[in-house]
This record gives sequence, structure tokens and C-alpha cells, in this order.
Amino acid sequence: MGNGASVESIISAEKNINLKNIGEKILQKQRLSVDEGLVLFEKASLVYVGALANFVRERMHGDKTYFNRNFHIEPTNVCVFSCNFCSYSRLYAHRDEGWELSKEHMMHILKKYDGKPVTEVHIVGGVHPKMNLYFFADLLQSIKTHRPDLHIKGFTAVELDYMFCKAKVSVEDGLSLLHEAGLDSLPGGGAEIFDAEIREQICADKVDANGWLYIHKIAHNLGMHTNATMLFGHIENYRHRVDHMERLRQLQDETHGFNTFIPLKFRNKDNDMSNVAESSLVEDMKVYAIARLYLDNFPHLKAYWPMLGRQNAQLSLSFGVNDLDGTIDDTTKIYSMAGSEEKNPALSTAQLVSLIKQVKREPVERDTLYNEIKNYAAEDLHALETNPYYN
Ligand code: V47
Ligand code: SF4
Repeated sequence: MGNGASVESIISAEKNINLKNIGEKILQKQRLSVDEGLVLFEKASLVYVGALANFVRERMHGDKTYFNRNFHIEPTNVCVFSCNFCSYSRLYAHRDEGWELSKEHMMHILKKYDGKPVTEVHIVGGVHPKMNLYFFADLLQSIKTHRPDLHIKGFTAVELDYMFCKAKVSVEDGLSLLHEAGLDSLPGGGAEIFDAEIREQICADKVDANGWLYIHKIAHNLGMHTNATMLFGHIENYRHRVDHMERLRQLQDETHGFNTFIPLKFRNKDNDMSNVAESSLVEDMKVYAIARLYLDNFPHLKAYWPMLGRQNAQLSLSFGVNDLDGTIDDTTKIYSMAGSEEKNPALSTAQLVSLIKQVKREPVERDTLYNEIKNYAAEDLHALETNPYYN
């Protein structure tokens, strides 16, 4: 999809010599330095980073825009930690205000998808002091026995770190045990911002940056793929964002185990950081664009639509994003409780295809590992909308 002026003409019209050099490097597939990442945040216009990011996105993926058919299981929102930005968790002492699902209840949720063409279950929740490693290994085994073809993407490094420490097992042993029980890959949550000073102020008591990175490294060494997130738009500054992406880029050079980078915009409803204003849409799009330029070794960049809202997710497809996550089916509460536009996040396949086609991109259903399941470019929307298989 063309965005009007060519990227070459936008680069040659750029007056700032540093920005012009960055543009030239992008054309020549050269890696950006930490300082160049900072210059982009400090000096570049949205139009400039957007044009470069869209160029890179199209060089990597053309118009292809990936999504999958998935649902979430959130075992609990009871959590031993107290991240200041979290609107979702309840302390154990207040667990009567939260939820704790039994294995039977979670299997009941799973069975509601029997016969439906979902390919992934995303299991993530609070860190409950009584749901331990062996409880989750047993859950994973039961899910795989019931539905062996379903990809299980589960547990943030925060949940894993707690369950391994509590069970007194190493990361290697704990992850191997869960992997053998059926865990296929890890989601990207819990990364927040790696910088120690910011982490101390927003999520002091959970696993630190090195612990998060180590768990993902070991998962990669075991042959599992993982994602990475960055919580932005709160008290961090540009330097912290670039530092976060730099640490991810270094680990990816070593392991090549990350699939997707997912910037998560901080939402401020009903949490201990409600006094912090949310970032603007322009800033959000800049973060996507600069992430696409900086993380040259990450194959995919995801906009998580329940957090952004549908229209802004569509917009992000012109700022480097090539993945919109999945149908989700109203099975997650983490963003609706924090104030996102999507109160009941669920999109049918037909609706996702339509969103992507509206902005002239090519909808491609994928599995968790980005194997293509179906390209909907030539599909008739009306036929999809009236076919129960896609709704
Ligand atoms: O780690 C919590 C974030 C994350 C707020 O890997 C908030 O495919 C904004 O990581 N405002 C968990 N963000 C969710 C997550 C995720 C979601 C979808 C897909 C994948 C994937 C991963 O949610 C947490 C935290 O960074 N979060 N509270 C808030 N108020
Ligand atoms: Fe617990 Fe996760 Fe919320 Fe932090 S973000 S309080 S670890 S549920």
C-alpha cells in the first residue's frame, strides 16, 4: 500500500541531518544505534517515523496482516504482587473480590470451544500463592489430553519466576516440566520497562529485568518461542524505552526465539497510577513505528486491539504493525478493567478480516508460530459474514 510520497523523497526532504542519516540506514538495512533510537523519539515527526516504519513493514511482510483464532483463560486475578499500574489484581486478603478458577472450571471453559476452529489458548493471570507449579502442570496435561492440537501459550515470566521459586526448582527444570506437560510458548507480559529505577517505582516486588530475560532465554534454549511486551506512556522517558528495546534486541541476536514485540499503552483507570495522564495517539503510533525500526531482528510487531480499540488498531497498520492478535472472544479482563475502549473484547474472524480489508491490507490467519492457515485476500466479505464457521 502506498502512503503518497515515496520514502526516498521523504528522506531527502528531511532537514535534520541525523534523521536523514537514519533514513539512509533504514534503506540500506543497517542497524540503528541506541543514540539513533533516542534521536527518533526526540526529534522525528510522526510522518517521518511512520513512512520509514511502513517501508520496513512492507519490505518484510508486504500488506500481510496476521491474526489468529484464540481465547484466553485467566485462572485468577488474585496476586501476591502490587504493581501500581495494575487495575486487575486483588491481594489474597481481598480475594473475595476476585476470582480463582478450579481446574474443572478451566476445563469447562476449554470445552466450550470443542468443535470450534480456535488454534490457541492464552493462559495468563495474577500470581496466586496457592496455584503452584504442579497445579499448572496438571492443568496443561489435561488440556493437551482433551485437545492435543491446541497451542498453549501461557504464563508470564512473572508467574513462572514465582512458581519456580516456590517449588524450589531451577528455571531450566521448571520450564522443562511445563513444556513436557504441554506448554508450547510464552506470552510477552511482565516485561513492563526493564530500567531498575522505573521498575522500582511501578512494580518493585516482582521479577527484575535480568530474571525476565533469563526465563525467556531458557525458554528459547528449550526450543520454545516467546513474545516480548513493553508497557509505555507512564513515568518512563525515551531513554528507558530505547534501553528496553536494546536489551530485547541483544537477547534476540543470541537466541532468535522471540516472535513478536507488543508495545502496551498504559491505561490509567482504577489503579494506583490514575494520576498519570495517558499518552496521546500520536505518541502511541510513534512507539509502534520506532519499535519497527529499532527491533530489526524481531519478525513481527503486534498491536493488541483490545487495548488500542479497533480504529486505532487499524491505524497502527500504517505505522509498522503487521499483527493484530486474535479473536479473543471476550475472555480477558486485564484491559477492560484498566479503562480500554473495548469493554467486551471479541471479534469474529469475519470482523477481523473486514477491519483489515477496510484499510487495504491483506488478512492472513496464522497459528501462534506464524504458519499461515488461510489468506483471506480474495474472500468475499458477505460470504464470510453469513458463514457460521467465521462468526
Ligand atoms: O504485563 C497491566 C499489562 C500485561 C495495565 O504475548 C497493562 O501475545 C496497560 O502481556 N495498562 C499482560 N497495560 C498482558 C500481556 C499480553 C497481552 C496480549 C498478548 C500477549 C502476547 C501478551 O498487561 C502486563 C502489563 O504490562 N498491563 N495493567 C494497564 N493498566
Ligand atoms: Fe499481579 Fe500482573 Fe497485576 Fe502485577 S500486573 S499486580 S503481577 S496481575
